[in-house]
Amino acid sequence: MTKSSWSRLMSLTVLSSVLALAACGNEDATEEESANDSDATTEESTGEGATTEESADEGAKESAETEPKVTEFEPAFPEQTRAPAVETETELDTEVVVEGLGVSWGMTEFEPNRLLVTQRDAAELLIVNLEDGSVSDPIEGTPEVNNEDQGGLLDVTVAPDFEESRMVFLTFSQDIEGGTVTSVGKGMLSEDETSLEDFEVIFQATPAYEGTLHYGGRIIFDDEDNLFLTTGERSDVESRDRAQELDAYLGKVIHITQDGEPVESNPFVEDEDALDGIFSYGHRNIQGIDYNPATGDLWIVEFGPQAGDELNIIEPGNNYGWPVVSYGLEYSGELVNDGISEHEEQGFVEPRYYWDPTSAPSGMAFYDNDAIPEWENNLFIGGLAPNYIVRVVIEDDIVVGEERLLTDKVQRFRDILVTEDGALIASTDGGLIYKITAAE
Ligand SMILES: [Ca+2]
Repeated sequence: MTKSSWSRLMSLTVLSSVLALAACGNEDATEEESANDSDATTEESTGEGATTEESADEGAKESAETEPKVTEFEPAFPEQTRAPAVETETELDTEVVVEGLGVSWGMTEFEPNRLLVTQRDAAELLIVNLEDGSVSDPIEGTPEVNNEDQGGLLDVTVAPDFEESRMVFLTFSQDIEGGTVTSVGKGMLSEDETSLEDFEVIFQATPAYEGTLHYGGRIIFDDEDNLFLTTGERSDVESRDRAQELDAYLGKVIHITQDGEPVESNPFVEDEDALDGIFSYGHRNIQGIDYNPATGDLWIVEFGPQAGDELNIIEPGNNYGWPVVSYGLEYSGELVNDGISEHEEQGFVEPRYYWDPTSAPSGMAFYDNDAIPEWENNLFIGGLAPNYIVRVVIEDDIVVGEERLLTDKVQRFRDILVTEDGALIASTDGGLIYKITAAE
């Protein structure tokens, strides 16, 4: 795609937002996500392409965000929000590889150009072939889930030694005594790829809670073959304080072995009052996690309330502040707690970046490839409402640029994956899987 056509696309953003609202008859849109949908309706946008050429003349660079802020909070440092707009110069091909699926919440490339893909609501695990667009029958042996609201079959990854072990790891929302939990389980993919054998639950992010929101649910392997799991604080005012409490796995990043045991080096194993699996805390609802290939650091994106979605670098023992501090507001427009945004002054870790208004961030992936050289080490995040893929340019842990991709598609982007070939893959709640590559 040429530069001028990108500009034209950008000028369609306003229309897209309006259409997005109109198209949002999505029955399972949760309170949270529909609340964010209404953020996307803001009357006018500048409708500008916000190209770098245009802004260069004006001194201060325009931000990728053209909608007004919804809060009165000021960033702790200038680059913490509303980064300057950048524009991909490479001409791109955007192709729908598969359509007609449900909400593909999680994806992993387990063999070249072959993906394991979860279907959240149907609780199915499928194999998608990116080369011919074929989709397998559901794989047998997946767990029972609670699929109300934000629950269902969530993320999927495979063991680092998958070629030998055939081990597949799934996250899902599970009914147990007292309510629901975010759970992790594993099973062995049969040689004929039709079933997960001996599936067993290895970890439950207790305590159970009577609710169907904010499960978190992303998993990723570290370089010692242990797992990081993200959770949420279950949304309600009465459960959210659990994000600050070390006797609960709600609102945490959790670090466990492939058997679900706490990793021995975890920060709170010496603390008798704390759960040993906790790695970091004070999170709201973490929907994306990946390693930054430029630094090796672990980054997450967490869904804020009305504004205040955060990018954080995860380090052991850190407290990221929710719900004591936030750059967002309650969906009602009320302040969160005492309405304090400053993290560091209150003894918490400042987000590396936040969105105001919301970007409704879901799955994310760093572009650890050189197929599109200008994208190398950039971060791509699915936006649920507004409906776009966010491209984030990071230098020395500072966000120096932001771009919104596929704004004209009017899709809720759920998960993002970068293939070994360097294709950017994005799933949508409308049942599509997109493949974005450099034009030939
Ligand atoms: Ca925070």
